[in-house]
Amino acid sequence: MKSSTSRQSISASYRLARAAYAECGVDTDAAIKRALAVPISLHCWQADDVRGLETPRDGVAGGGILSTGGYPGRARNGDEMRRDLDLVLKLLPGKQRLNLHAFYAETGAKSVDRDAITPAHFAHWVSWAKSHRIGLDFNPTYFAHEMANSGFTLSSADKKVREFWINHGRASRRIAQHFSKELGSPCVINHWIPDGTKDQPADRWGPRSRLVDSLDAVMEDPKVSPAHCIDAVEGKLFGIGSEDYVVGSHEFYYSYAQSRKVMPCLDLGHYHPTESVADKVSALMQFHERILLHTSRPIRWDSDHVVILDDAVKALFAEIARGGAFSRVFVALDFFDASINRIAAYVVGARATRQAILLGMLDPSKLLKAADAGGRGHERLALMEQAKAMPWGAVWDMLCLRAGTPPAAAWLADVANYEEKVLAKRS
Ligand code: RNT
Ligand code: ZN
Repeated sequence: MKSSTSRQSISASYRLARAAYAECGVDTDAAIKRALAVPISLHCWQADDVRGLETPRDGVAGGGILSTGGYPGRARNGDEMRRDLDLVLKLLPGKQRLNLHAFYAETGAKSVDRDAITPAHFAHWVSWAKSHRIGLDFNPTYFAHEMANSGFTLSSADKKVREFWINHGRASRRIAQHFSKELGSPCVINHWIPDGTKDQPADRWGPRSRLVDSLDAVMEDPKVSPAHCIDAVEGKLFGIGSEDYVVGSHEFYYSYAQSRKVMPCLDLGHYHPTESVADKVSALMQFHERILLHTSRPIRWDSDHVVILDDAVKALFAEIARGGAFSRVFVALDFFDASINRIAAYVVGARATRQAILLGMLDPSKLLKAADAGGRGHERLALMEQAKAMPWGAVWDMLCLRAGTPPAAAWLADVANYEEKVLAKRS
């Protein structure tokens, strides 16, 4: 181990950092504890470039999401995915969950269509989650299927298509409830559909009105309880192939979520690049009890790059901390990059997300708010700038040590070793 990452040197740096933060009224020990306790739901789909485990289909539309790059080592089946995720979990401090998509069903030799999947098809995932003592979240997969090729699923004008996807949504909610019961932890299920058109449609009304009815049909299931299955709906501004018109736009889903008492899901990549997602939190949470967040990184468009500790992510969690809203927020990752080592992609993105959470917990909110309330805007601005220079890296390293995970970038050695022993052997 390098001397900078030895326990002794981290402890020494941490002592200084703790004292510096105490001067701003921030308790770093409490911040570490709280930051470790926030669950982050790891998306399973970085491991295999969002391909899913179904028998490969030819000529199906991908729903406008696309993982680019040809770095070796893509997981090719459920066992390889779980093995990769074993390592990822080892390298991440704090509480995690796993977020599955429906097309990661394992149906053996039999092919089972999306409207017919059952909890049994996720038995391997459930026992894996049990072995790690983590919860599972879920997503119906309303894309990458012949029935989505028209560009419409739940909002399709074709009743047969709608019914197929309604049945898929219903089957997915039963699976979510099963996860919750098996694992003793409510399952967040996020509904995202690719529906929309490349160019101006003559009818923007019909698909939206059908989407309301279809979502209602998916959600109205007396067998599924909201105590087990926590629904979210995710809007976006545009997608590839839905540049002009997205049926499930933000306005649509915020209103749907509010009227049906489900959660809106805010994905950091789903807005105009100059919009602040952080700013939306305090507006939406006046009316929504809970929200789901997808951390992602858009480069020029909704490109789903690996999350880094950028301003958007920091501002988002600072807002949640300042609003005391961590107990009302679910955090999930949503990115996919096939051009770099996929284990490292997970570790970088998940660690950056937790670093932003930690920074939120370390925010000198009391001082900032006092300066604001006292009309001393200059002081608030100066303190906000000063907060950027605080020794938070030492607090992060201590967080890693307390969680029993490698500090700083020391985890890269494990990734290199795994690449050589396991990933390099995959074709
Ligand atoms: C797509 C949405 C959605 C997906 C995943 C795979 O734009 O962000 O969350 O990325 O469901
Ligand atoms: Zn998303």
